[in-house]
Order: sequence, then structure tokens, then C-alpha cells
Amino acid sequence: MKTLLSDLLDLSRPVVMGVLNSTPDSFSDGGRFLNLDAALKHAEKMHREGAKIIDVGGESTRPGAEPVTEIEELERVVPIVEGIAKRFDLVVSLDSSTPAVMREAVGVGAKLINDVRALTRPGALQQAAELDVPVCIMHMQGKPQTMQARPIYHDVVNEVLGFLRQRVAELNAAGIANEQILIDPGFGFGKSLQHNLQLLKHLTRFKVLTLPILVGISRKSMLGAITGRAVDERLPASLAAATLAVFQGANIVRAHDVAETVDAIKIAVEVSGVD
Ligand code: 8Y4
Repeated sequence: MKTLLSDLLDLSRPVVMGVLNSTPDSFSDGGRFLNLDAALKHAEKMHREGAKIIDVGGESTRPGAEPVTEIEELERVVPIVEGIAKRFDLVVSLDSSTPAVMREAVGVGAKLINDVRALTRPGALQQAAELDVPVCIMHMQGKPQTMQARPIYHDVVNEVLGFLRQRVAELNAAGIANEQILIDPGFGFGKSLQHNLQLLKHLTRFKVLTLPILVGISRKSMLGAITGRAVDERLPASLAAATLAVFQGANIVRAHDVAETVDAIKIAVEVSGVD
């Protein structure tokens, strides 16, 4: 089952990870089929627009969202992962923290595990090591339900960096090599606006770990807090943030609006680097 990140993706240039909208399906088989069909159409659009990765998740980590059972998560995610992996030449990323979902999704074609809980759930680290697929570990303070209540840091950049450094060591100890690890500061996950801005402003500091950097800022509330825009009006702000992240060395941008983000990234790439 082993897949090397370097064989999966060319990260010599930044790439876009498209976010697959996963509306919870109804209980009927009809509803599930419609959901799969809509998901495949959305995946096809993002593929056409230049996404190299599609992130498929079955759990909402938005503050206040109700937790999903393992069965529900499996039922939502596995058919979609399988359908996309079969049809399109791209990397299917599994957005999950649940070992059984990791195992089943990788079994049907997921090539990357994107875990907002950084493999901290019981059995997740061992499962990911055994599957030997690349993993993205993200920083989060607290738990999704309550993380935005009162996020506190002495120095957010140093603390997030310290967490990721320690977690990388723990992954290494479990048998996951650096070559298989991506890092993510976790914008919006237990962070105030000022914390998120500090992280974006100082994103280059994360280069010290010499691992690929993934960022997810698209449409997030930090952009709403600055612009006063509703979630469906945050595309310009999302592109500005993606541009700033790539200019500072982000390797993967998780985004809802793939075509626009691909263009924005091209500008950042051309103005980045030494000469
Ligand atoms: C509008 C749209 C408002 C989306 C909020 C949101 C990240 C992630 C998420 C991230 C990685 C989200 C699964 C939250 N964010 N994975 N996942 N990094 N690696 N919220 O930043 O998109 S879900």
C-alpha cells in the first residue's frame, strides 16, 4: 500500500487542494446516490480547473457542528473517495481523524491522510504508519466544539511551530518518515483573528522544519472579520491570503475556488524566490 509523497505530487511548484463540498446525505439510498453524483461532478470541475488534490471529508469541524459517528463517516466518505480515485488522475486526500475511516478510504484509493487532529485519536498514529501513506498534521488548540471560545497563546507562532516539531518527532518514532509528512498551522482552529494574522504574517518561520507546508484559509472567518463579508463573498480575500501564503513558501493551498486560486498562485510564484 506504500505511497511516497514524492511519487504522488510534484511540490517544486505550489499546488491547489480542492475542497469537496460534502453535504450530509439523507438516509435514503436515493439521497446517497444523488450526493455521490453531485460530489463526482464537483470533483470533475475542480480537476478541470487544475486541482492536483481533492480533499474528501465526512465530518464538519466547524465550531458547534454535531459530532458524526464512525459509521456515518464511513458511509459518507468511502463511496466518494472510491468514485473520484477511479475516475480522475489526481490525489484523493482523506480528511479524517478516525482510524477505521483511514483504513477503508486508503483501501479504495485515498493516497493522503489530512488529519486536523494530527493523528492524536486512539490508534490513528499506528494506523497511518501501517498504511504508509503521506499525512498532513495540523495544529489545533482545543476541540472543534469549543476551540473558538477563548483561544490563548503567549506566542502563537512559537507555540504552533513547537507543537508541529514535537508531533513530527512522535510520527518519526511511530515509523513515519519525514518524507511522508506535511505540516499545517491550522488557520481558524482555536485561534483569534490576531493569532491567525500572526501565523500568516510569519509563515516563513515554518520553513525551518523543512517539510511541505499546507494552508487552509479559503473563505474562513478571519477573512470575514477583516472584510465584513459573508462566507459566499470571501473569494477576493481568499485569493489575497493564498497569494501571501504562497509568496512565503506555502506548498499546498486548500481552497474552495480552484480556478481562481490556481491563477493567484501563479502570480505569487513568479514574484517569489531569489534572483
Ligand atoms: C468557510 C469555509 C468557513 C470553510 C470555514 C471553513 C483545514 C482542513 C479544514 C485546514 C487542513 C474549513 C479539513 C474548516 N480546514 N485541513 N480542514 N487545513 N489541513 N472551514 O486549514 O474549511 S475544514
